[in-house]
Parts: sequence; structure tokens; C-alpha cells
Amino acid sequence: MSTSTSMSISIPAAPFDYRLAPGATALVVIDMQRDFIEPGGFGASLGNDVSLLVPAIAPIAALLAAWRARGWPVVHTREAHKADLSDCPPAKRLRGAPTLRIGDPGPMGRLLISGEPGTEIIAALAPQPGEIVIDKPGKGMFWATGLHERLQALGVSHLVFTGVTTEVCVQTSMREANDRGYDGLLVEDGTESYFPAYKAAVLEMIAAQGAIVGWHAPSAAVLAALPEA
Ligand code: C5J
Repeated sequence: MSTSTSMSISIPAAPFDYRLAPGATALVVIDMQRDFIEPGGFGASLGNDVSLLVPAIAPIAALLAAWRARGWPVVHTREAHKADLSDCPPAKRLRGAPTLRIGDPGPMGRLLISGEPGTEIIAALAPQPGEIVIDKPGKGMFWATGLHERLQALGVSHLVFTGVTTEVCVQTSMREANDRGYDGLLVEDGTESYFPAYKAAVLEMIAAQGAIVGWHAPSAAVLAALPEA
């Protein structure tokens, strides 16, 4: 996959301009699911302030509208395991919070299990027909999902990342994408963490050493650079 194409457009970004390939750039929305975002869900039950994630919703909605208007690919992920937990390594499950582990009954159904109310994507960002929706058993979006093959079949070379949480599933997915040859950009106001310092650290880390993992830019810079729909 190339770093730029003759048709590419330039977005002011850190550490230097990002070259976006129109039509070959998928918008990725990571794990904007009820259990992480809504009051009364898994995230809140762990003592996290879920209101810290809410500011990402409006920028993601604006980007979704822009991608949909252009007919460009969109990927939604949910962190979700099979009901029988056959895709959840015991080591990972047992290491969880002692009171609430993957698969346990939680406030919005079994925690991080496909099809449970808590794993639904929030209504404001609900996927539309034709968009890719994957349940991922890992923190990263490529492990055990077949997503790379699907993106390759669509000719996708560039990924614009949004979602939660910045330092866990978003960062892991972006690093996995980098190793698979995608050029990735993280949207600064389209991602949030329960720990603002971790978000700041991720932004710094990914762009360090000449975009060692990728780029970051605000949603306004992405939207302003897009070609006419
Ligand atoms: C976490 C995620 N934080 N989607 N999941 O456990 O980042």
C-alpha cells in the first residue's frame, strides 16, 4: 500500500501533513458501545466517569455524515466475545476486575458478549446498512476478525480512526493497522479516554519519530480538506 496517491488530498496534521486517499480511506469507529459510554453501564460500574467520553460523539457523527455523503467505507467495531467465551483467553478474563469479569452479568447484560444490550453501538452513531460492523474479541480490530481481508477486497489503504478508549482499543487497532501497511490518522476530538493524560500520551506517541504509528488531526481539519460530496 502506498503512502500517497496521485488523487490524494492533504490534511494538516501532526507530525506532518496526512495524505488521504479519497474512496480508499475507511472511517473507523471503535467500540462506541453503550457499556463504555452510557451511565449505568460497565464503564461506570468500574468507577469511571463516562461523561469524559461523551465529547467524542458529535465529531464522530459529523465524520460519519461526511463519509456517508461520499459513499466511502465505514467500519464500526464492538468489543464483544462469543457467548460461550471460547474466544476469550482465560488469562485475560481472570485478570479483570474481581467483581466484574468478561461474560459476567452486568448492568446492561453479560459483559462484552455479542448481542447483549451493553455491546450495542449507541443510537447516535448507529451503523447504517452496507457499513462493516465487526465484533472483535481482542482490543485490536484485526485479531480474529478477518477485517484485513475485507478492507483489502475494498481497496482500502488509509484509515481514519475514532472511538474509545484512546489508549486501549483505539491505540491497539491503530498499531495493528500500521503493521499491516495502512496509513492511519487519529482524530483528536473523535477519541476519548477515562484518563485524559493517557489520551494526551497516545497522541504524542503515535506521531513521534516521524509518524512511527501514524498521524493525528482535529476533525475540523479532516472535514475541511474533503473533496465535494
Ligand atoms: C477497554 C476499549 N478500554 N474499547 N476497551 O477495555 O478500549
